Amino acid sequence: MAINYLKMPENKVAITVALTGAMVTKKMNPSVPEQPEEIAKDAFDCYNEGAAVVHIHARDKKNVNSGDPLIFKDIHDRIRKNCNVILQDSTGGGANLSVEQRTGCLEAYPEMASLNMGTLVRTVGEAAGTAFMNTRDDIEGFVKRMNQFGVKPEMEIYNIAMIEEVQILIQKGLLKPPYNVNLILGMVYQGALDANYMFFNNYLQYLPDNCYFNTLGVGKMQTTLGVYGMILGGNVRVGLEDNIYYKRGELASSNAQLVARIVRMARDLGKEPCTPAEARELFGLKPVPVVKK
Ligand code: KMH
Ligand code: ZN
Repeated sequence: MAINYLKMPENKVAITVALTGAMVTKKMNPSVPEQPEEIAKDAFDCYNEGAAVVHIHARDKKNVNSGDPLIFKDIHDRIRKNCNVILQDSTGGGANLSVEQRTGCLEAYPEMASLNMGTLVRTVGEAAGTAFMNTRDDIEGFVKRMNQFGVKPEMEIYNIAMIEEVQILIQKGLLKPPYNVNLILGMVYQGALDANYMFFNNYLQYLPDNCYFNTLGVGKMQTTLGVYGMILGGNVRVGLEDNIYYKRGELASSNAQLVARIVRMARDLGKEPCTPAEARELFGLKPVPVVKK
């Protein structure tokens, strides 16, 4: 297998936690943070457990997915009162949001934002049968807007073909190295690849040079795939957005519980979680001033 991607330093791993998402609710797991104060509390707890990056979705007062920059700004400000964790907003938004609304978060100046690298069809939930639209033009529009705001994209990859879209953006000069991708498996309910290690190996084979990867197993494979990714030199994403369980039949009690477990496993592999400052340096983000309490 040809390896071109960037490996993390052997003794380091950057942990991202996806706190809320667009699809999970308190009915599914009462610990899902929905309102800004809940999201900020979880972000701080996860930072204390070793998360370097928080992936943020916003909801309005009725807990409906929102692209309102003011809500994102409120969440950012609340998080920044306590810690300097890297702020990564979602431009995936949710099924109720237009492509334009999904870029609203950029006006709140996150440091990073998700960039979904292709169109998928939802197969479950209220939005089943609808498309999660990310045409090539949409992707280019998103990335240009991110560049205007100085926001680094994390490219969300749901199948091998989407790596080709990464190459296209590189060829067009729209991305600045090092690149960050999130390799997703296990999201068959959104028309994406199943959580199979062979697919994961395929992803790695096609990654471009100068590219860090995050490992994201959606659902029950979150931990095992995360460990596999770490062994191969990658970073890991965990959190209630992608997995509401701690183990079979037992709901996770918090996002922090999921972060704590992957950090324990990282340490067993001889890896320390990156601080936000270390991850900023590796990913080429601007330093953020020290938070004074
Ligand atoms: N739900 C994840 C598999 C986004 O928010 O833009 C991907 C995600 C995308 O988090
Ligand atoms: Zn998300």
